Amino acid sequence: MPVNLKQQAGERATTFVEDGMVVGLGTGSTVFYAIRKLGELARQGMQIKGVCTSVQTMDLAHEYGIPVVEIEDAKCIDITIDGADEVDPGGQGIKGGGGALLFEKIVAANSGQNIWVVEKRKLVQQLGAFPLPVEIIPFGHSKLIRKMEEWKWRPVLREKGSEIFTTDGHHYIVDLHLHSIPDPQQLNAEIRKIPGVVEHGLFLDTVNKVVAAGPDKVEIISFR
Ligand code: A5P
Repeated sequence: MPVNLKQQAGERATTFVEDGMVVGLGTGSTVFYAIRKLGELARQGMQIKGVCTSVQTMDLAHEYGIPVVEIEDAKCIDITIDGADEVDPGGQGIKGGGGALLFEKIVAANSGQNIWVVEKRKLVQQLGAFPLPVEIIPFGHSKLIRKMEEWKWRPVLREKGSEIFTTDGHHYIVDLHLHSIPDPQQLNAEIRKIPGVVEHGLFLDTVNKVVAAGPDKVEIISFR
């Protein structure tokens, strides 16, 4: 049977979760395995509570029996496990391929520790081959997209079927096909200045540990 790298990364990350912790639950196909495993641990008696980053994750938490607490009611979030789309050697990352970047960033910013679970192929020398998601408000979106086209950011409004994709926060997502991001900090500053932008998928100085699963081993890479 082929090795399931997402499963290996996701399940390994749960070894950092301790009894009594409030756990931020990310979104996506890799963190799915962490959520499923945490459900198993909860059923075995581990006292944990989950703070969810999306409706999809909330449904999974309920399905696997993880008690959920609203972010507003959580005194703290001890640790968050989430996926990522790209991670560079300094631990800077792109997230949001699944469209949950806004809630993911808020949960990450309020977490004592952030752990990302990825397949090793997502470790890159430079960010940007993966399209950078930018969450925007619907009002004036076509004007904003036209500006991004003028700046040669190659924006593509995300769709789902024949409809515009809408996030859990009722916003749109524009994916920027930049191909490379030589200076993520500068791009972060530039995107932040644009009226109508809610958030973007550059997660800078965020992650503490990356659990990267390759065909030969699972590696834990520590940052900050
Ligand atoms: C969700 O919006 C994203 O940030 C995901 O965490 C990211 O896209 C990784 O997802 P997968 O684990 O499904 O590749």
